[in-house]
Amino acid sequence: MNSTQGNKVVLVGTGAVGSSYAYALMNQGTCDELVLVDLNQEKAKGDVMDLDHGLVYAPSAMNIKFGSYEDCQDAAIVVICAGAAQKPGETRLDLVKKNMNIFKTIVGSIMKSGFNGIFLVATNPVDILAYATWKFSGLPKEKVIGSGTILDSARFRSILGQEFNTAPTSIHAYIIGEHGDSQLPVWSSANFSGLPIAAKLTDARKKEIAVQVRDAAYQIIESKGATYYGIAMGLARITKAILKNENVVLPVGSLLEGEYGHSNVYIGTPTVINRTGAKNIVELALNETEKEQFARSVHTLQDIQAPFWE
Ligand code: 6V0
Repeated sequence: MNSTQGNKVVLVGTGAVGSSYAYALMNQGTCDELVLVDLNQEKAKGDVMDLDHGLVYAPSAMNIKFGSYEDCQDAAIVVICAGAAQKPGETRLDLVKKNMNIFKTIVGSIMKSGFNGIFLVATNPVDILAYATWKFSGLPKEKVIGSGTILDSARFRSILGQEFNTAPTSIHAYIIGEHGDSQLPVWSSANFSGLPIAAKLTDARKKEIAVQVRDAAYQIIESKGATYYGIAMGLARITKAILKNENVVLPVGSLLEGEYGHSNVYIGTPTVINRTGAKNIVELALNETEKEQFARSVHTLQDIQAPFWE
């Protein structure tokens, strides 16, 4: 079986995010085979046992096992949640050097297995590391997806849902740009039932909401040390979109090649996701303010990653 037929998922990094993702996959019956890999082998082995016991009550059978990078050879998707986590007071970008080195080793080992599937990257700073994964792997850009602003967009929709007492699933709104401080809400196209949301809120309220979304991670980290359930569900959603060949539009980290007038950067933007991976970017019609904010976000990321690729 090759990577375009099966639905084997290899998870690298079974920390808080990785194990929550594995739990989400099991609950949703998303794949038939899940392999857990971690530097801390005991942790991964413990997770396999724990998940196995949960399988008794799961919606469908699944083969969950402990493994190594060699297991990536026939995987459809390799999800990377490995690396150092964001500490209180530390920005995501502080993590860049630490995790870049970890990724060089991890992606190199995965490619050595003969892997030809789709990479899904969640480790922070995710936009920089998705780009690094694309570079280190040599795979076409469609086969490398960052989690981008999938979580930020969920936070945005959740807050707007509460604001209008409407289910967040009925709110159509995106956060684009860096998964980090330079991200932006796209108010110009945010709507529910086609009704524009921007006109219903004052500028002050819009600003408050944008800050609330942007700083949600810091708030959660202050409260409980890390964020993991939200991103785990986002990763499970992307995984399902790939394996079921959904052609659904999700805000993920994709490589820009001229879209929005920018290139050579992985950044959060709505993207069509199917079995081939990131099929194509859906370029939103941004207003002038949004274009400026997006350009700033692109340049923030390009400035950070430039020294690594000179
Ligand atoms: P964690 O709980 O510390 O787990 C990290 C795991 O990675 C641990 O089990 C480590 O043993 C393992 N690990 C470290 N180095 C290696 C290596 N070289 N090879 C294999 N495994 C290794 O961190 P947590 O799960 O909380 O976070 C993981 C990453 O996700 C961090 O970079 C977070 O910042 C990031 N997040 C990304 C989000 C997003 O929206 N993309 C959201 C939340 C967290």
